[in-house]
Amino acid sequence: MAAPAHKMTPMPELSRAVADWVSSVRELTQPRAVRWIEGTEAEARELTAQLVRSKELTVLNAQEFPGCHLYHSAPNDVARVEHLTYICTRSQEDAGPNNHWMDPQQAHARMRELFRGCMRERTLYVIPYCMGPLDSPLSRRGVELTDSPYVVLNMLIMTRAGRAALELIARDGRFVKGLHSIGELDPERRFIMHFPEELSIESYGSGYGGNALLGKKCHALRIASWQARAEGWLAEHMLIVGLQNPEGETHYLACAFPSSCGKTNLAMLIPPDSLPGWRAFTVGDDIAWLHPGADGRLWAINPEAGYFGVVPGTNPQTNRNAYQMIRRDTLFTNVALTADNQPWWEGLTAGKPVLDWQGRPYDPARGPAAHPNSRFTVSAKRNPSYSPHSEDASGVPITALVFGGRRREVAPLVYESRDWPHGVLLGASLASETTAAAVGQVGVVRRDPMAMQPFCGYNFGDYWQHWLDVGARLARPPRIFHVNWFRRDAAGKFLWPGFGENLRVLAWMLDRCAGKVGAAESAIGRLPIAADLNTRGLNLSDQALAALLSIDPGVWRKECADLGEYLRGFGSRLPAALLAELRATESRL
Ligand code: GTP
Ligand code: SPV
Ligand code: MN
Repeated sequence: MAAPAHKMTPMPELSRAVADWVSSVRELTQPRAVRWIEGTEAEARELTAQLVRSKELTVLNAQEFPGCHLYHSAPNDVARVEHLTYICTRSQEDAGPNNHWMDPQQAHARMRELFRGCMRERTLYVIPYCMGPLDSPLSRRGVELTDSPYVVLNMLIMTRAGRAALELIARDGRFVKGLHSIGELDPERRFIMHFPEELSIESYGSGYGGNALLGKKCHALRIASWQARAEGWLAEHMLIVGLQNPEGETHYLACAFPSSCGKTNLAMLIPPDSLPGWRAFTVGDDIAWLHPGADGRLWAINPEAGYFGVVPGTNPQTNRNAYQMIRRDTLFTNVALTADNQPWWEGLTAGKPVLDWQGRPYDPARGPAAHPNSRFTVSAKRNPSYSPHSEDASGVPITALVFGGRRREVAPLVYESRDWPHGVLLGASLASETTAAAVGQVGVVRRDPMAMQPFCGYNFGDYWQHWLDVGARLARPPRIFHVNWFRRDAAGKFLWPGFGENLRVLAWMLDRCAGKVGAAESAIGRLPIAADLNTRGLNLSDQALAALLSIDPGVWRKECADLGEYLRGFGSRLPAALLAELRATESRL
Protein backbone atom coordinates (compact mmCIF):
# COMPACT_ATOMS: atom_id res chain seq x y z
CA MET A 1 0.00 0.00 0.00
CA ALA A 2 1.33 3.45 -0.89
CA ALA A 3 2.15 5.74 2.00
CA PRO A 4 -0.33 8.60 2.38
CA ALA A 5 0.87 11.73 0.59
CA HIS A 6 2.51 14.24 2.90
CA LYS A 7 -0.05 16.96 3.47
CA MET A 8 1.45 20.34 2.75
CA THR A 9 0.14 23.59 4.17
CA PRO A 10 -1.79 25.40 1.44
CA MET A 11 0.34 28.32 0.22
CA PRO A 12 -2.16 31.06 1.15
CA GLU A 13 -1.82 29.92 4.76
CA LEU A 14 1.96 30.26 4.91
CA SER A 15 2.26 34.03 5.29
CA ARG A 16 -0.49 36.24 6.66
CA ALA A 17 1.23 39.37 5.33
CA VAL A 18 1.34 37.97 1.78
CA ALA A 19 -2.22 36.61 1.94
CA ASP A 20 -3.63 39.95 3.14
CA TRP A 21 -1.85 41.81 0.37
CA VAL A 22 -3.10 39.30 -2.25
CA SER A 23 -6.67 39.82 -0.96
CA SER A 24 -6.44 43.57 -1.30
CA VAL A 25 -5.01 43.31 -4.82
CA ARG A 26 -7.71 40.81 -5.72
CA GLU A 27 -10.36 43.26 -4.64
CA LEU A 28 -8.76 46.03 -6.68
CA THR A 29 -8.04 44.08 -9.87
CA GLN A 30 -11.01 41.64 -9.87
CA PRO A 31 -9.36 38.52 -11.36
CA ARG A 32 -11.45 35.49 -12.25
CA ALA A 33 -9.10 33.26 -10.26
CA VAL A 34 -6.02 33.41 -8.06
CA ARG A 35 -3.24 30.88 -8.50
CA TRP A 36 -0.29 30.47 -6.14
CA ILE A 37 2.90 29.33 -7.86
CA GLU A 38 4.46 26.29 -6.18
CA GLY A 39 7.59 26.22 -8.34
CA THR A 40 7.30 22.60 -9.46
CA GLU A 41 8.30 21.28 -12.87
CA ALA A 42 4.81 19.87 -13.43
CA GLU A 43 3.38 23.32 -12.92
CA ALA A 44 5.77 24.89 -15.45
CA ARG A 45 4.88 22.15 -17.96
CA GLU A 46 1.19 22.74 -17.44
CA LEU A 47 1.48 26.53 -17.87
CA THR A 48 3.57 26.00 -21.00
CA ALA A 49 0.98 23.59 -22.43
CA GLN A 50 -1.74 26.12 -21.69
CA LEU A 51 0.11 28.84 -23.62
CA VAL A 52 0.74 26.44 -26.51
CA ARG A 53 -3.01 25.66 -26.64
CA SER A 54 -3.89 29.35 -26.65
CA LYS A 55 -1.28 29.86 -29.43
CA GLU A 56 0.70 32.36 -27.35
CA LEU A 57 3.68 30.00 -27.50
CA THR A 58 5.00 28.14 -30.56
CA VAL A 59 6.73 24.80 -30.07
CA LEU A 60 10.09 24.90 -31.88
CA ASN A 61 11.66 22.09 -33.93
CA ALA A 62 11.88 19.25 -31.41
CA GLN A 63 14.91 17.57 -33.03
CA GLU A 64 17.11 20.67 -33.17
CA PHE A 65 15.66 22.65 -30.23
CA PRO A 66 14.03 20.20 -27.81
CA GLY A 67 11.94 21.80 -25.08
CA CYS A 68 12.20 25.25 -26.73
CA HIS A 69 9.37 27.68 -27.40
CA LEU A 70 8.86 30.99 -29.17
CA TYR A 71 6.86 33.89 -27.82
CA HIS A 72 5.94 37.05 -29.74
CA SER A 73 5.46 40.13 -27.61
CA ALA A 74 3.24 42.98 -28.78
CA PRO A 75 5.17 44.87 -31.50
CA ASN A 76 4.99 48.06 -29.41
CA ASP A 77 6.29 46.25 -26.32
CA VAL A 78 9.78 45.01 -27.11
CA ALA A 79 12.17 46.74 -24.68
CA ARG A 80 12.50 48.60 -21.40
CA VAL A 81 10.77 51.98 -21.27
CA GLU A 82 13.08 54.32 -19.37
CA HIS A 83 10.90 57.36 -20.09
CA LEU A 84 8.00 55.65 -18.28
CA THR A 85 10.06 54.38 -15.35
CA TYR A 86 9.79 56.36 -12.11
CA ILE A 87 11.35 56.46 -8.66
CA CYS A 88 8.68 57.66 -6.23
CA THR A 89 10.35 58.91 -3.06
CA ARG A 90 8.82 61.48 -0.71
CA SER A 91 11.58 63.92 -1.57
CA GLN A 92 12.43 64.46 -5.24
CA GLU A 93 16.05 65.17 -4.25
CA ASP A 94 16.37 61.57 -3.04
CA ALA A 95 15.49 60.25 -6.51
CA GLY A 96 17.96 62.71 -8.02
CA PRO A 97 18.35 64.25 -11.48
CA ASN A 98 19.21 60.78 -12.80
CA ASN A 99 15.64 59.53 -12.31
CA HIS A 100 12.11 60.42 -13.38
CA TRP A 101 10.26 61.21 -10.19
CA MET A 102 6.65 61.26 -9.09
CA ASP A 103 5.20 61.98 -5.68
CA PRO A 104 4.34 58.59 -4.09
CA GLN A 105 0.73 59.48 -3.29
CA GLN A 106 0.13 60.83 -6.76
CA ALA A 107 1.79 57.75 -8.29
CA HIS A 108 -0.28 55.34 -6.18
CA ALA A 109 -3.49 57.17 -7.11
CA ARG A 110 -2.61 57.05 -10.78
CA MET A 111 -1.73 53.36 -10.68
CA ARG A 112 -4.81 52.47 -8.65
CA GLU A 113 -6.98 53.82 -11.46
CA LEU A 114 -5.09 51.73 -14.01
CA PHE A 115 -5.20 48.56 -11.89
CA ARG A 116 -8.89 48.91 -10.96
CA GLY A 117 -10.71 45.91 -12.49
CA CYS A 118 -7.84 45.27 -14.93
CA MET A 119 -7.73 41.49 -14.35
CA ARG A 120 -11.36 40.63 -15.12
CA GLU A 121 -11.44 37.38 -17.14
CA ARG A 122 -7.78 36.81 -16.17
CA THR A 123 -5.98 34.74 -13.56
CA LEU A 124 -3.91 36.47 -10.91
CA TYR A 125 -0.68 34.55 -10.33
CA VAL A 126 1.12 34.85 -7.01
CA ILE A 127 4.87 34.32 -7.45
CA PRO A 128 6.95 34.26 -4.26
CA TYR A 129 10.61 34.41 -5.22
CA CYS A 130 14.05 34.54 -3.70
CA MET A 131 16.87 36.61 -5.24
CA GLY A 132 20.07 34.71 -4.43
CA PRO A 133 20.65 31.20 -3.09
CA LEU A 134 17.83 30.09 -0.76
CA ASP A 135 20.23 29.56 2.14
CA SER A 136 22.26 32.76 1.72
CA PRO A 137 22.09 35.54 4.30
CA LEU A 138 22.79 37.91 1.40
CA SER A 139 19.60 36.90 -0.47
CA ARG A 140 16.39 38.94 -0.46
CA ARG A 141 12.85 37.93 -1.23
CA GLY A 142 9.83 39.33 -3.02
CA VAL A 143 6.40 38.44 -4.31
CA GLU A 144 5.24 39.34 -7.79
CA LEU A 145 1.52 39.41 -8.53
CA THR A 146 0.88 39.28 -12.27
CA ASP A 147 -1.82 38.48 -14.80
CA SER A 148 0.71 37.24 -17.38
CA PRO A 149 1.46 33.50 -17.54
CA TYR A 150 4.44 34.35 -19.79
CA VAL A 151 5.85 36.41 -16.92
CA VAL A 152 5.31 33.42 -14.60
CA LEU A 153 7.30 31.13 -16.92
CA ASN A 154 10.12 33.66 -17.09
CA MET A 155 10.19 34.22 -13.33
CA LEU A 156 10.34 30.45 -12.78
CA ILE A 157 13.56 30.40 -14.82
CA MET A 158 15.06 33.70 -13.68
CA THR A 159 14.51 33.37 -9.91
CA ARG A 160 14.18 30.72 -7.22
CA ALA A 161 10.38 30.93 -7.23
CA GLY A 162 7.68 29.02 -5.39
CA ARG A 163 6.92 27.46 -2.05
CA ALA A 164 10.49 27.50 -0.66
CA ALA A 165 10.69 31.26 -1.18
CA LEU A 166 7.32 31.79 0.51
CA GLU A 167 8.45 29.72 3.48
CA LEU A 168 11.43 32.05 3.89
CA ILE A 169 9.17 35.09 3.60
CA ALA A 170 6.89 33.62 6.28
CA ARG A 171 9.91 33.23 8.52
CA ASP A 172 11.45 36.71 8.32
CA GLY A 173 8.33 38.65 7.28
CA ARG A 174 10.13 40.98 4.87
CA PHE A 175 9.51 40.99 1.13
CA VAL A 176 9.35 43.38 -1.81
CA LYS A 177 5.79 43.75 -3.13
CA GLY A 178 5.61 43.78 -6.92
CA LEU A 179 2.25 44.27 -8.60
CA HIS A 180 2.18 43.79 -12.35
CA SER A 181 -0.50 43.78 -15.03
CA ILE A 182 -0.06 43.76 -18.78
CA GLY A 183 -3.14 46.01 -18.85
CA GLU A 184 -4.02 46.73 -22.46
CA LEU A 185 -0.37 46.76 -23.62
CA ASP A 186 -1.00 50.36 -24.57
CA PRO A 187 2.17 52.51 -24.53
CA GLU A 188 -0.05 55.43 -23.52
CA ARG A 189 -1.13 53.54 -20.40
CA ARG A 190 2.23 52.16 -19.29
CA PHE A 191 4.19 52.96 -16.13
CA ILE A 192 6.91 51.26 -14.13
CA MET A 193 6.77 52.80 -10.63
CA HIS A 194 9.15 52.15 -7.74
CA PHE A 195 8.53 53.03 -4.10
CA PRO A 196 11.88 52.28 -2.41
CA GLU A 197 10.70 53.68 0.94
CA GLU A 198 7.84 51.14 0.91
CA LEU A 199 9.81 48.32 -0.77
CA SER A 200 7.19 48.11 -3.49
CA ILE A 201 6.87 48.18 -7.27
CA GLU A 202 3.83 48.81 -9.48
CA SER A 203 4.11 48.03 -13.18
CA TYR A 204 1.33 48.38 -15.72
CA GLY A 205 0.95 48.06 -19.48
CA SER A 206 4.02 46.06 -20.54
CA GLY A 207 4.71 42.33 -20.59
CA TYR A 208 8.37 42.57 -21.59
CA GLY A 209 11.67 41.96 -19.85
CA GLY A 210 12.80 44.48 -17.28
CA ASN A 211 9.37 46.15 -17.32
CA ALA A 212 7.55 43.01 -16.26
CA LEU A 213 9.92 40.49 -14.64
CA LEU A 214 9.94 42.51 -11.44
CA GLY A 215 12.61 40.47 -9.65
CA LYS A 216 15.21 41.66 -12.16
CA LYS A 217 15.86 45.37 -12.74
CA CYS A 218 12.99 46.69 -10.57
CA HIS A 219 13.80 44.68 -7.44
CA ALA A 220 17.40 43.45 -7.74
CA LEU A 221 18.71 46.84 -8.90
CA ARG A 222 16.38 49.80 -8.24
CA ILE A 223 14.90 48.72 -4.90
CA ALA A 224 18.00 46.74 -3.86
CA SER A 225 20.36 49.66 -4.55
CA TRP A 226 18.29 51.71 -2.10
CA GLN A 227 18.40 48.94 0.51
CA ALA A 228 22.10 48.36 -0.14
CA ARG A 229 22.91 51.98 0.63
CA ALA A 230 21.09 51.79 3.94
CA GLU A 231 22.72 48.47 4.82
CA GLY A 232 26.27 49.08 3.58
CA TRP A 233 26.53 47.00 0.40
CA LEU A 234 26.22 47.49 -3.39
CA ALA A 235 23.60 46.26 -5.89
CA GLU A 236 25.16 46.58 -9.34
CA HIS A 237 24.51 45.95 -13.07
CA MET A 238 27.47 43.56 -13.24
CA LEU A 239 28.36 40.11 -14.47
CA ILE A 240 30.48 37.89 -12.23
CA VAL A 241 33.06 35.59 -13.84
CA GLY A 242 35.69 33.29 -12.36
CA LEU A 243 38.95 32.93 -14.30
CA GLN A 244 41.23 30.00 -13.60
CA ASN A 245 44.81 30.57 -14.77
CA PRO A 246 47.10 27.80 -16.04
CA GLU A 247 48.53 27.49 -12.49
CA GLY A 248 45.05 26.51 -11.29
CA GLU A 249 44.27 29.68 -9.30
CA THR A 250 40.79 31.17 -9.70
CA HIS A 251 40.04 34.88 -9.41
CA TYR A 252 36.62 36.50 -9.70
CA LEU A 253 35.87 39.69 -11.61
CA ALA A 254 32.67 41.74 -11.51
CA CYS A 255 32.12 43.86 -14.60
CA ALA A 256 29.59 46.63 -15.25
CA PHE A 257 28.74 47.23 -18.91
CA PRO A 258 25.52 48.96 -20.04
CA SER A 259 22.65 46.98 -21.54
CA SER A 260 23.58 45.01 -24.64
CA CYS A 261 27.29 45.81 -24.23
CA GLY A 262 28.71 42.34 -23.64
CA LYS A 263 28.03 41.14 -20.07
CA THR A 264 26.47 37.76 -20.93
CA ASN A 265 29.20 37.09 -23.47
CA LEU A 266 32.04 37.94 -21.09
CA ALA A 267 30.41 35.97 -18.27
CA MET A 268 30.49 32.80 -20.39
CA LEU A 269 33.68 33.52 -22.27
CA ILE A 270 35.51 30.70 -24.03
CA PRO A 271 39.30 30.94 -23.66
CA PRO A 272 40.87 31.01 -27.14
CA ASP A 273 43.34 28.32 -28.20
CA SER A 274 46.07 30.93 -27.97
CA LEU A 275 45.65 30.99 -24.15
CA PRO A 276 46.01 27.32 -23.20
CA GLY A 277 45.26 26.27 -19.65
CA TRP A 278 42.78 29.04 -18.88
CA ARG A 279 39.18 28.29 -17.85
CA ALA A 280 36.22 30.60 -17.27
CA PHE A 281 33.30 29.98 -14.91
CA THR A 282 30.08 32.00 -14.91
CA VAL A 283 28.64 33.13 -11.60
CA GLY A 284 26.26 35.76 -13.00
CA ASP A 285 25.58 37.58 -16.29
CA ASP A 286 23.67 40.75 -15.36
CA ILE A 287 23.42 41.62 -11.66
CA ALA A 288 25.83 41.40 -8.72
CA TRP A 289 25.13 42.04 -5.05
CA LEU A 290 28.46 42.96 -3.46
CA HIS A 291 29.08 42.81 0.27
CA PRO A 292 32.14 43.83 2.30
CA GLY A 293 33.30 40.66 4.03
CA ALA A 294 34.83 40.15 7.48
CA ASP A 295 38.18 39.54 5.74
CA GLY A 296 38.20 43.04 4.19
CA ARG A 297 37.45 41.75 0.72
CA LEU A 298 34.34 42.35 -1.39
CA TRP A 299 32.12 39.27 -1.82
CA ALA A 300 29.51 38.84 -4.57
CA ILE A 301 26.42 36.79 -5.17
CA ASN A 302 24.32 36.62 -8.32
CA PRO A 303 20.73 37.23 -7.24
CA GLU A 304 19.36 35.58 -10.41
CA ALA A 305 18.94 31.93 -11.38
CA GLY A 306 18.72 32.30 -15.16
CA TYR A 307 19.72 34.47 -18.10
CA PHE A 308 17.48 36.84 -20.07
CA GLY A 309 20.02 37.31 -22.83
CA VAL A 310 20.34 39.13 -26.14
CA VAL A 311 19.91 36.59 -28.98
CA PRO A 312 21.27 38.40 -32.07
CA GLY A 313 24.99 37.89 -32.52
CA THR A 314 25.00 34.56 -30.65
CA ASN A 315 26.65 31.86 -32.76
CA PRO A 316 29.18 29.05 -32.46
CA GLN A 317 32.04 31.42 -33.40
CA THR A 318 31.28 34.32 -31.04
CA ASN A 319 30.21 32.10 -28.14
CA ARG A 320 29.94 28.34 -28.47
CA ASN A 321 28.82 28.06 -24.82
CA ALA A 322 25.87 30.40 -25.29
CA TYR A 323 24.89 28.74 -28.56
CA GLN A 324 24.92 25.27 -26.96
CA MET A 325 23.08 26.52 -23.91
CA ILE A 326 20.06 27.78 -25.84
CA ARG A 327 19.59 24.60 -27.88
CA ARG A 328 17.24 23.10 -25.32
CA ASP A 329 14.66 24.09 -22.68
CA THR A 330 14.84 27.74 -23.75
CA LEU A 331 12.12 30.33 -24.11
CA PHE A 332 12.80 32.60 -27.11
CA THR A 333 11.11 35.97 -27.44
CA ASN A 334 10.85 37.88 -30.75
CA VAL A 335 13.21 35.85 -32.91
CA ALA A 336 12.46 34.80 -36.51
CA LEU A 337 11.50 31.30 -37.71
CA THR A 338 12.87 29.06 -40.45
CA ALA A 339 10.71 26.88 -42.70
CA ASP A 340 11.31 23.91 -40.39
CA ASN A 341 10.41 25.77 -37.20
CA GLN A 342 13.88 26.57 -35.97
CA PRO A 343 14.53 29.93 -34.35
CA TRP A 344 16.63 32.27 -36.48
CA TRP A 345 18.41 35.54 -35.80
CA GLU A 346 20.93 37.93 -37.32
CA GLY A 347 24.45 36.61 -36.77
CA LEU A 348 23.63 32.98 -37.62
CA THR A 349 25.38 31.79 -40.73
CA ALA A 350 23.15 28.74 -41.28
CA GLY A 351 19.43 28.66 -41.94
CA LYS A 352 17.08 31.15 -43.56
CA PRO A 353 14.25 33.11 -41.96
CA VAL A 354 10.79 32.70 -43.47
CA LEU A 355 8.78 34.44 -40.76
CA ASP A 356 10.04 37.58 -39.01
CA TRP A 357 9.83 38.38 -35.28
CA GLN A 358 6.23 39.49 -35.71
CA GLY A 359 5.29 36.25 -37.46
CA ARG A 360 4.95 37.95 -40.85
CA PRO A 361 6.57 36.59 -44.03
CA TYR A 362 10.17 37.81 -43.84
CA ASP A 363 10.88 40.84 -46.01
CA PRO A 364 14.37 42.36 -45.66
CA ALA A 365 12.91 45.74 -46.59
CA ARG A 366 11.13 45.77 -43.23
CA GLY A 367 14.36 45.46 -41.25
CA PRO A 368 15.99 42.58 -39.40
CA ALA A 369 14.23 39.21 -39.19
CA ALA A 370 14.77 38.89 -35.43
CA HIS A 371 14.15 41.96 -33.27
CA PRO A 372 17.52 43.50 -32.23
CA ASN A 373 16.38 43.13 -28.60
CA SER A 374 15.08 39.58 -29.06
CA ARG A 375 15.97 37.49 -26.02
CA PHE A 376 16.41 33.98 -24.67
CA THR A 377 15.31 32.95 -21.19
CA VAL A 378 17.20 29.93 -19.93
CA SER A 379 18.21 28.40 -16.62
CA ALA A 380 21.77 29.23 -15.54
CA LYS A 381 22.24 25.50 -14.97
CA ARG A 382 22.12 24.99 -18.75
CA ASN A 383 25.33 27.00 -19.08
CA PRO A 384 28.28 24.64 -19.73
CA SER A 385 30.54 27.04 -17.79
CA TYR A 386 28.17 27.53 -14.84
CA SER A 387 30.26 27.92 -11.68
CA PRO A 388 29.42 25.57 -8.81
CA HIS A 389 30.28 28.51 -6.53
CA SER A 390 27.20 30.35 -7.85
CA GLU A 391 25.33 28.56 -5.07
CA ASP A 392 27.76 29.51 -2.28
CA ALA A 393 25.85 31.22 0.52
CA SER A 394 28.69 33.68 1.16
CA GLY A 395 29.31 34.42 -2.54
CA VAL A 396 32.70 34.66 -4.24
CA PRO A 397 35.58 37.07 -3.40
CA ILE A 398 36.16 39.78 -6.01
CA THR A 399 39.71 40.51 -7.20
CA ALA A 400 38.86 43.21 -9.75
CA LEU A 401 35.98 45.46 -10.74
CA VAL A 402 35.67 46.48 -14.37
CA PHE A 403 33.63 49.26 -15.97
CA GLY A 404 33.14 49.32 -19.71
CA GLY A 405 31.22 51.19 -22.36
CA ARG A 406 30.49 50.88 -26.05
CA ARG A 407 32.47 53.69 -27.60
CA ARG A 408 33.74 53.92 -31.15
CA GLU A 409 36.34 56.48 -30.01
CA VAL A 410 37.83 58.22 -26.95
CA ALA A 411 38.06 55.34 -24.45
CA PRO A 412 41.13 53.09 -24.84
CA LEU A 413 40.94 49.28 -24.77
CA VAL A 414 41.85 49.16 -21.07
CA TYR A 415 43.21 51.31 -18.26
CA GLU A 416 43.53 50.96 -14.53
CA SER A 417 42.61 53.34 -11.75
CA ARG A 418 45.25 54.60 -9.31
CA ASP A 419 43.19 53.66 -6.25
CA TRP A 420 39.57 53.15 -5.14
CA PRO A 421 38.42 56.83 -5.20
CA HIS A 422 39.96 57.24 -8.66
CA GLY A 423 38.19 54.00 -9.63
CA VAL A 424 34.89 55.53 -8.53
CA LEU A 425 35.61 58.38 -10.95
CA LEU A 426 36.27 55.82 -13.72
CA GLY A 427 32.89 54.27 -13.02
CA ALA A 428 31.15 57.63 -12.81
CA SER A 429 32.73 58.68 -16.12
CA LEU A 430 31.24 55.73 -18.02
CA ALA A 431 29.53 56.78 -21.24
CA SER A 432 28.18 54.44 -23.89
CA GLU A 433 26.26 54.25 -27.14
CA THR A 434 22.58 53.47 -26.56
CA THR A 435 21.31 50.05 -27.70
CA ALA A 436 18.03 48.31 -28.53
CA ALA A 437 17.61 47.16 -24.90
CA ALA A 438 15.61 50.32 -24.22
CA VAL A 439 13.03 52.09 -26.37
CA GLY A 440 14.55 55.13 -28.10
CA GLN A 441 17.33 56.11 -30.49
CA VAL A 442 20.16 53.58 -30.86
CA GLY A 443 23.87 54.48 -31.15
CA VAL A 444 23.85 57.83 -29.33
CA VAL A 445 26.57 58.29 -26.70
CA ARG A 446 25.06 59.05 -23.31
CA ARG A 447 26.36 59.19 -19.75
CA ASP A 448 25.78 55.87 -17.99
CA PRO A 449 27.70 55.94 -14.69
CA MET A 450 28.56 52.43 -13.46
CA ALA A 451 26.13 51.18 -16.22
CA MET A 452 23.42 52.12 -13.69
CA GLN A 453 21.78 55.17 -15.34
CA PRO A 454 18.52 53.24 -15.92
CA PHE A 455 18.75 51.22 -12.70
CA CYS A 456 19.90 53.29 -9.72
CA GLY A 457 16.97 53.71 -7.31
CA TYR A 458 18.28 56.95 -5.81
CA ASN A 459 20.30 60.12 -6.36
CA PHE A 460 23.60 59.40 -8.15
CA GLY A 461 25.33 61.97 -5.92
CA ASP A 462 24.46 59.86 -2.86
CA TYR A 463 25.34 56.72 -4.80
CA TRP A 464 28.89 57.87 -5.58
CA GLN A 465 29.35 58.84 -1.92
CA HIS A 466 28.16 55.35 -0.98
CA TRP A 467 30.71 53.83 -3.36
CA LEU A 468 33.46 55.92 -1.73
CA ASP A 469 32.27 54.85 1.73
CA VAL A 470 32.20 51.14 0.85
CA GLY A 471 35.74 51.33 -0.53
CA ALA A 472 36.99 53.08 2.59
CA ARG A 473 35.73 50.13 4.65
CA LEU A 474 37.59 47.51 2.57
CA ALA A 475 41.01 46.49 3.85
CA ARG A 476 41.62 44.56 0.61
CA PRO A 477 39.59 46.39 -2.04
CA PRO A 478 39.43 45.04 -5.59
CA ARG A 479 41.40 46.97 -8.19
CA ILE A 480 39.25 48.96 -10.59
CA PHE A 481 39.64 48.98 -14.40
CA HIS A 482 37.93 50.52 -17.41
CA VAL A 483 37.59 48.72 -20.76
CA ASN A 484 36.21 49.39 -24.24
CA TRP A 485 35.84 46.42 -26.60
CA PHE A 486 34.10 48.58 -29.17
CA ARG A 487 36.69 51.07 -30.44
CA ARG A 488 36.59 51.37 -34.25
CA ASP A 489 38.90 52.47 -37.03
CA ALA A 490 38.14 55.24 -39.55
CA ALA A 491 36.30 52.71 -41.73
CA GLY A 492 34.01 51.76 -38.83
CA LYS A 493 35.62 48.36 -38.23
CA PHE A 494 36.11 47.12 -34.66
CA LEU A 495 39.80 47.44 -33.80
CA TRP A 496 39.65 44.67 -31.18
CA PRO A 497 38.41 41.14 -31.95
CA GLY A 498 36.42 40.93 -28.70
CA PHE A 499 34.57 37.91 -27.29
CA GLY A 500 36.96 35.11 -26.17
CA GLU A 501 39.99 37.28 -27.01
CA ASN A 502 38.91 39.67 -24.26
CA LEU A 503 40.56 37.17 -21.93
CA ARG A 504 43.93 38.64 -23.00
CA VAL A 505 42.92 41.93 -21.39
CA LEU A 506 41.49 40.22 -18.30
CA ALA A 507 44.72 38.23 -17.92
CA TRP A 508 46.66 41.51 -17.95
CA MET A 509 44.38 42.82 -15.20
CA LEU A 510 45.02 39.73 -13.08
CA ASP A 511 48.76 40.13 -13.66
CA ARG A 512 48.42 43.69 -12.38
CA CYS A 513 46.48 42.51 -9.32
CA ALA A 514 49.18 39.92 -8.61
CA GLY A 515 51.91 42.55 -8.99
CA LYS A 516 53.46 40.60 -11.87
CA VAL A 517 53.62 43.45 -14.41
CA GLY A 518 54.13 47.19 -14.42
CA ALA A 519 52.09 49.79 -16.24
CA ALA A 520 52.50 53.07 -18.08
CA GLU A 521 51.20 56.06 -16.13
CA SER A 522 48.94 58.33 -18.14
CA ALA A 523 46.79 61.31 -17.25
CA ILE A 524 43.62 59.20 -17.04
CA GLY A 525 45.09 56.10 -15.42
CA ARG A 526 47.51 53.22 -15.93
CA LEU A 527 47.86 51.70 -19.39
CA PRO A 528 49.38 48.35 -20.32
CA ILE A 529 52.97 48.36 -21.51
CA ALA A 530 52.47 46.87 -25.00
CA ALA A 531 54.78 43.91 -24.28
CA ASP A 532 52.69 42.89 -21.24
CA LEU A 533 49.48 42.51 -23.23
CA ASN A 534 49.48 39.13 -24.96
CA THR A 535 48.52 39.74 -28.60
CA ARG A 536 50.24 36.69 -30.09
CA GLY A 537 48.39 35.21 -33.03
CA LEU A 538 45.85 38.02 -33.14
CA ASN A 539 46.83 39.52 -36.45
CA LEU A 540 46.62 42.93 -34.83
CA SER A 541 48.82 45.53 -36.52
CA ASP A 542 51.14 47.72 -34.43
CA GLN A 543 49.07 50.69 -35.58
CA ALA A 544 45.83 49.11 -34.41
CA LEU A 545 47.35 48.28 -31.03
CA ALA A 546 48.72 51.80 -30.71
CA ALA A 547 45.28 53.21 -31.56
CA LEU A 548 43.62 50.92 -29.00
CA LEU A 549 45.97 52.09 -26.25
CA SER A 550 46.15 55.74 -27.23
CA ILE A 551 44.83 58.71 -25.33
CA ASP A 552 44.33 61.98 -27.16
CA PRO A 553 44.84 64.75 -24.56
CA GLY A 554 42.69 67.22 -26.51
CA VAL A 555 39.80 64.78 -26.77
CA TRP A 556 40.20 63.89 -23.10
CA ARG A 557 40.24 67.51 -21.97
CA LYS A 558 36.87 67.87 -23.67
CA GLU A 559 35.68 64.57 -22.18
CA CYS A 560 36.61 65.80 -18.70
CA ALA A 561 34.91 69.15 -19.28
CA ASP A 562 31.70 67.32 -20.29
CA LEU A 563 31.97 65.04 -17.28
CA GLY A 564 32.53 68.01 -14.96
CA GLU A 565 29.42 69.73 -16.27
CA TYR A 566 27.41 66.55 -15.82
CA LEU A 567 28.71 65.91 -12.29
CA ARG A 568 28.04 69.48 -11.19
CA GLY A 569 24.39 68.91 -12.14
CA PHE A 570 24.16 66.88 -8.92
CA GLY A 571 24.77 70.02 -6.88
CA SER A 572 25.31 69.64 -3.16
CA ARG A 573 24.82 65.84 -3.34
CA LEU A 574 28.00 65.44 -5.43
CA PRO A 575 30.86 64.15 -3.24
CA ALA A 576 33.68 66.68 -3.06
CA ALA A 577 36.16 63.79 -3.30
CA LEU A 578 34.83 62.84 -6.73
CA LEU A 579 35.18 66.37 -8.04
CA ALA A 580 38.71 66.47 -6.59
CA GLU A 581 39.55 63.28 -8.54
CA LEU A 582 38.29 64.91 -11.74
CA ARG A 583 40.32 68.09 -11.06
CA ALA A 584 43.44 65.98 -10.48
CA THR A 585 42.88 64.23 -13.84
CA GLU A 586 42.35 67.58 -15.56
CA SER A 587 45.55 69.00 -14.15
CA ARG A 588 47.47 65.89 -15.31
CA LEU A 589 46.07 66.45 -18.80
P1 GTP B 1 21.94 43.03 -21.39
O1 GTP B 1 21.36 41.67 -21.23
O2 GTP B 1 21.07 43.94 -22.19
O3 GTP B 1 22.33 43.65 -20.09
O4 GTP B 1 23.24 42.88 -22.36
P2 GTP B 1 24.71 42.29 -22.12
O5 GTP B 1 25.56 43.35 -21.52
O6 GTP B 1 24.65 40.99 -21.43
O7 GTP B 1 25.27 42.09 -23.62
P3 GTP B 1 25.53 40.75 -24.47
O8 GTP B 1 26.65 39.93 -23.95
O9 GTP B 1 24.24 40.06 -24.66
O10 GTP B 1 26.00 41.38 -25.85
C1 GTP B 1 25.22 42.29 -26.58
C2 GTP B 1 25.67 42.36 -28.02
O11 GTP B 1 27.04 42.74 -28.09
C3 GTP B 1 25.55 41.01 -28.72
O12 GTP B 1 25.05 41.22 -30.02
C4 GTP B 1 26.97 40.50 -28.76
O13 GTP B 1 27.20 39.67 -29.86
C5 GTP B 1 27.80 41.79 -28.81
N1 GTP B 1 29.12 41.62 -28.13
C6 GTP B 1 29.34 41.04 -26.91
N2 GTP B 1 30.66 41.03 -26.61
C7 GTP B 1 31.29 41.64 -27.63
C8 GTP B 1 32.68 41.95 -27.91
O14 GTP B 1 33.59 41.65 -27.12
N3 GTP B 1 32.94 42.60 -29.08
C9 GTP B 1 31.96 42.94 -29.96
N4 GTP B 1 32.31 43.57 -31.08
N5 GTP B 1 30.64 42.65 -29.75
C10 GTP B 1 30.31 42.03 -28.61
C1 SPV C 1 19.00 45.19 -19.81
O1 SPV C 1 18.34 45.94 -20.53
O2 SPV C 1 20.02 45.57 -19.18
C2 SPV C 1 18.61 43.77 -19.69
C3 SPV C 1 17.36 43.33 -20.29
O3 SPV C 1 19.33 43.00 -19.05
S1 SPV C 1 15.98 43.72 -19.31
O4 SPV C 1 15.67 42.55 -18.48
O5 SPV C 1 14.86 44.00 -20.20
O6 SPV C 1 16.27 44.83 -18.44
MN1 MN D 1 21.22 44.04 -18.25
